[in-house]
Amino acid sequence: MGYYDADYRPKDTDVLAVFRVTPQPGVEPVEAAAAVAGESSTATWTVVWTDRLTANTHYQAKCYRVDPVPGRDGEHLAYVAYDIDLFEEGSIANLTSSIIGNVFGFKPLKALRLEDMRIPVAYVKTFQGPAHGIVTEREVLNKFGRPLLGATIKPKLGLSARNYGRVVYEACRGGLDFTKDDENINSQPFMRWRDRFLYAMEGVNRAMAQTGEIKGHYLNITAATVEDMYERAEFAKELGSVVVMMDLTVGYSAMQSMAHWARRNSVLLHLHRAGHSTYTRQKTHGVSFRVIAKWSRLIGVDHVHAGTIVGKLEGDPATTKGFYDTLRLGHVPANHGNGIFFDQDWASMPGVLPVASGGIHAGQMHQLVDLLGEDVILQFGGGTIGHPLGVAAGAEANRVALEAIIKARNEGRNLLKEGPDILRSAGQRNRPLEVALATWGDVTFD
Ligand code: CAP
Ligand code: MG
Repeated sequence: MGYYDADYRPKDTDVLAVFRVTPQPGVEPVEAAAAVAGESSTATWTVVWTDRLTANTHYQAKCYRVDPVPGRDGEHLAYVAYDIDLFEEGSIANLTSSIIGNVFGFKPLKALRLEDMRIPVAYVKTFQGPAHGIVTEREVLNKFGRPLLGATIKPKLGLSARNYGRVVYEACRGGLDFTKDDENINSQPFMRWRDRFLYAMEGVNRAMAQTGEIKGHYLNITAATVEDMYERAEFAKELGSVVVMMDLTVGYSAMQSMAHWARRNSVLLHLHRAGHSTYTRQKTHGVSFRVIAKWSRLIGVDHVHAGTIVGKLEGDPATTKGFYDTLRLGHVPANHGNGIFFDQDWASMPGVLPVASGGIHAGQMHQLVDLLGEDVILQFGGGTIGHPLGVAAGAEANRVALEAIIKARNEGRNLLKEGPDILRSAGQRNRPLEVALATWGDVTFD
């Protein structure tokens, strides 16, 4: 069969994909895997005479390896190679229409999951990549050697613009680097986008004047049309915002357009992965977030939510480490323990800052720094705005906890073991941190 070739040796320029294939009962794994290669490249349901008018074997994807998954009855890993000629240069929309276009609804398959991809350097080079990247972002913000701190303004919906701006101001003056709109804050009747932008930037500017530090608020430019997104982004720039944000729900072409805008206009670009769990969470069907992370880096965002290892949302440490490596490293070696199937060479494409959020608080600072490193944004929404002494105190607690943990790390201390003591003793010298630890110290969501 043309779409299965165990002797095929992938070329350096091939796009590679590995799928977790669960065939329907009675369907041979190799047959199912070949069908995946066929449907995600040239095939339709029957042989068509026009195939002979093309260099058909060149355009056929080739499944070159099928392995049963140990201990997982009925599941197989199918490796598929695609010639680079199958894809439009620099287009995630085209890449996804091919690789995840029809194939997930295929009848011979009970379930299908895209686990990982290898993007060849020749194809990487056709994408812009992060509008700025980690190194440039640190230079713009003048902040080095520690994670950046942020908070999502809460409640998610309902605040008026002026009250919203107050929270921005309090959180930024209290010690955070950023505040952020929530994924579902766009331009609702209770707060239209221009009002939000004006009051949020007033808060940012006051906090910058007061602290002497550069601050930002991720102004969410997500809107019904790309024209509206451009209008909102332009207004954010006019107001002097260093950063804007968008949601994954806007779609790949809109995201790439905004990444190009962000590069042209020197504004950092944050991506919230709203909606991803609908297809990333199931272990046998959908698309792994590590693939979305790869696409995000190609698209060209500067930040993306990449999960955490503590908090209210699902995430195991090894897999999360795989996501972080994918976003940050220049060369990512295959590492099956972390879910990385292929070596990925990013060919000097800058890294994306991963964002950890979802029910995290100051009492976990030692675990967050130990496991996620310093090139990360730690975002405490409830864990800032829910502080009993107020928003600025919540921000201060997070900043003091972070500074104490970074100092300990720089002294070579064992953060996982000594972290709770380090935080407690910092709390003895700082009332907001003491109260944060007393309030949330025991919250683990386990
Ligand atoms: C966090 C958050 C974020 C999620 C996103 C929320 O709020 O604002 O959207 O964390 O998840 O709405 O839940 P808290 P992820 O900080 O108050 O928990 O980072 O996994 O994409
Ligand atoms: Mg949110």
